[in-house]
Amino acid sequence: MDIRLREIEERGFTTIDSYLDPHSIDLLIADITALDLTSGRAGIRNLLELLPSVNKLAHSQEIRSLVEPILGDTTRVVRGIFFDKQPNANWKVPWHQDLSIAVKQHLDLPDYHPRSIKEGIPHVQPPTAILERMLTVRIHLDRTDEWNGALKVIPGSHRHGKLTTPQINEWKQLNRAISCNCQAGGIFLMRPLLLHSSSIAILPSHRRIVHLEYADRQLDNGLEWYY
Ligand SMILES: O=C(O)CCC(=O)C(=O)O
Repeated sequence: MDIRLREIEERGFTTIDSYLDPHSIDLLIADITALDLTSGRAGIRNLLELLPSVNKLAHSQEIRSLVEPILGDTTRVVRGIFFDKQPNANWKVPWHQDLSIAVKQHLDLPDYHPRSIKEGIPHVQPPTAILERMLTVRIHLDRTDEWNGALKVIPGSHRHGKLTTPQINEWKQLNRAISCNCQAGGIFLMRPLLLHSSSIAILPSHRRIVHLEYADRQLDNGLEWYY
């Protein structure tokens, strides 16, 4: 089995250094900066709609060639978020799994629960089987490490479905977290069920990430992905 596939299966993540060249990174940064939405904000949720350049990249063969070996060629991008950790938005997130997906509309389906609205976009928690077949592609526009609040993950935690709070606490106590240090232009692939967190930056500067989520299937009973 390909080493990348094995890492995703066993550890829940893999890192690919230097994937995007400096020119492509500069163009993405210029586009995102031109939106002028991020000052003081942790990020932007509907990135695929707001930015044609990110939309194009998300659909590109360059990115699909990373996702298709894992999810198959029916895979499609279903959400794009931009995260920035910066001096005036130096945030942290506790240990969690990504359990919510963005959908076009809320439907009263017992398997897609609870429901919420994030920045005006309907979200639901789908069944575990959907989350297990998703993949997140995190494109680093800046170098990330412990100093600027890189993502931390607990390897293997994605293999146990949705975890309860006591289970998350046990994973934290019994396992070593890894800091996902990455070069600018590097890509981090992760399963959404992988336990992750991030601390505030010790030396805050920009820590910009384009976060793209891919899924390999339709939702049930007429429920539709937001994007
Ligand atoms: O980028 C980060 O540091 C955290 C992102 C996060 O919490 C998430 O993707 O759910």
